[in-house]
Amino acid sequence: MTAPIHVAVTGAAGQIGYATLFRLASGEIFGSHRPVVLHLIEVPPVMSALDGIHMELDDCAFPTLAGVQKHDSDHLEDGFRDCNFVILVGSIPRKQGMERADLIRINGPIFTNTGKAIQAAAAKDVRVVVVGNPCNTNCLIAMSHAPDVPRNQWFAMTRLDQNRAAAQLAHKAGRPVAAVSNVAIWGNHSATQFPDFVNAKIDGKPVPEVITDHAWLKGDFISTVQQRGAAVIKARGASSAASAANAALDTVKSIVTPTPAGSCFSAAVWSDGSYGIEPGLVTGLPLTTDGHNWRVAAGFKIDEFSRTQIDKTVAELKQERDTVKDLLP
Ligand code: NAX
Repeated sequence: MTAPIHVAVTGAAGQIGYATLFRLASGEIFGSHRPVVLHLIEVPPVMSALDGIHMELDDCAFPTLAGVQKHDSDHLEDGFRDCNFVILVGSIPRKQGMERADLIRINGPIFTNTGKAIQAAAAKDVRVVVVGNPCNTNCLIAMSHAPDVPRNQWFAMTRLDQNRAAAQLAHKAGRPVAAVSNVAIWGNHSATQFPDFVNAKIDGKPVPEVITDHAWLKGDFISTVQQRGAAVIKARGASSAASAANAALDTVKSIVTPTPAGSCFSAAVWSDGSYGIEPGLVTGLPLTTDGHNWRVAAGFKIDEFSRTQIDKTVAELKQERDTVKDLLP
């Protein structure tokens, strides 16, 4: 019998957390032969909602669901005990009219204790995916408080941006989204991010050869992806939820699955100086993996336009790091 994989989700009763749980339990993410134990974590006033979610998980009768634990955020070490994956969603979402930067001071402090508890209790091989915004900087805070957990085990989510970019490119080219590959998101998960059309491919060809409307690529394409979160809030009256949950699960799948040849997946990770990005930030980069060890994808072309875009978003990350310097040890 394969040992179960333990997966913690903070903010498990929130709109994104709720939407991840059933797919994690179903066998879709780790395979139909890998039992999953879910650790649901919430703030104390919301614990009763977890009881209802637990009932629903039972009522799905997933053969792969080997257990459900419920923990409150005052006892984070119990929540993260022996976890192999931790998905950090729990935080306050951006409301209409609120800039992502406003969230830094509200959500940042949550991630200091989170980092400490992960270091104290999670499995040695734990992989952490930070979704709660500002996710790059929250990831930086958490990992800084868990110095014994190797840096290459920490990720912040830029996958929703990757998926949004792929969908826009497919739509413009009149091709199915499956024809789009190698989409990198550079920098911050924010309105300064750079969705890289230069290295992206459609049917294996460089996007600028397939989409000849370069003014669109440099203009509306980038701004649509950058502003997509705000557009969803405006239309739906609530922030992206199902698509965000889907992107979190895509991130987990991409971390444990070999990357197809000639492609990459996007996540924000500790920068090591690759592509001239200052070391010590958590920045969106193109990654590849053999399913165990990831690396920064090599050979991405950085032209003058891309350089300017990347520098701008990295400058914002540096500013965010300054804003939370009192939360960094
Ligand atoms: P919800 O308000 O629906 O859910 C958040 C949940 O977190 C709530 O149930 C709340 O009780 C819980 N929570 C708050 N503080 C907690 C703590 N200290 N420990 C454990 N749980 C805690 O928000 P939702 O729409 O699910 O969004 C969650 C986060 O995802 C927000 O920060 C949001 O900004 C972020 N997003 C990140 C995205 C990304 O691409 N990285 C995209 C979507 C989303 O905006």
